[in-house]
Amino acid sequence: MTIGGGWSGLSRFALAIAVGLCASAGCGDSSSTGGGGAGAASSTGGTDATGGAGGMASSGGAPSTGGAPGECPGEGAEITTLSACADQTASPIAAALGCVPAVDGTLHEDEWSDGSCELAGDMTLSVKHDADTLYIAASGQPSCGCPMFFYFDPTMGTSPDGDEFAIGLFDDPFNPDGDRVDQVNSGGAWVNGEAPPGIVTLCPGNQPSPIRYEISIPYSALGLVAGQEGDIGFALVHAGAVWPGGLSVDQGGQPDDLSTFGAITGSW
Ligand SMILES: [Ca+2]
Ligand SMILES: [Ca+2]
Repeated sequence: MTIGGGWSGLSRFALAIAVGLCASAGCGDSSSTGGGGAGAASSTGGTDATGGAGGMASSGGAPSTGGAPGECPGEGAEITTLSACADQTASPIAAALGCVPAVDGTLHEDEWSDGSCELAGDMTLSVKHDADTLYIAASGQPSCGCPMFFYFDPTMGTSPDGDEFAIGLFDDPFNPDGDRVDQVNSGGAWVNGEAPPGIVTLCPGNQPSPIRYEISIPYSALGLVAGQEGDIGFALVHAGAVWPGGLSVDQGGQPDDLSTFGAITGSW
């Protein structure tokens, strides 16, 4: 519990204040986008294939390029956990080209069964992409009342060059956006800051168990260009469990060596 201890009630309260200030100051459009999506999800039960008002699918996410899959059917029963993966704990994750999910916080089997399944630490992931967006679904057990941090290093350097960012999502969130807190790497230290715009994170809210998320990240936030080669540095930390297995973390549980990040690859 050395990691979880760092996210005590006081820390969480401080985080909530920081996030609240950020939202009220309008320092990022992700929270407002997430709110719109959450409203749509709660009013429609999450089965709206159009993605609702805040959904990525209705805002240009549907690929128009030849041969690319369209929107996922979004039919069938809701699932609360992703299907179990085979043992794939090693880097890289090869993101599959898949149908466009409605990123509304509600998982459906037919939205995520075509993603690349990865057991990352104590969280199961499904990772895929369309013509302009990377999609990640995550499910697991709430275990610490702390955030799980998704770390990204678009340029995959061995030392920080200013483009690294992290998305922190609590495993017992009150809000549909996961009580999200963003961090950036500043000279090797992870500090609260703004992730690139356009990232949406949604869960059912009200401390769902199992905890599960749908996340969309536009290529622009990751330095990706459709049709061009490019790997993304990636790491995940939750309650002391890390991905990839060799990720180096400091005493606070945060990555301290970018060269130990894993990677997400894809035919963007
Ligand atoms: Ca969904
Ligand atoms: Ca970098």
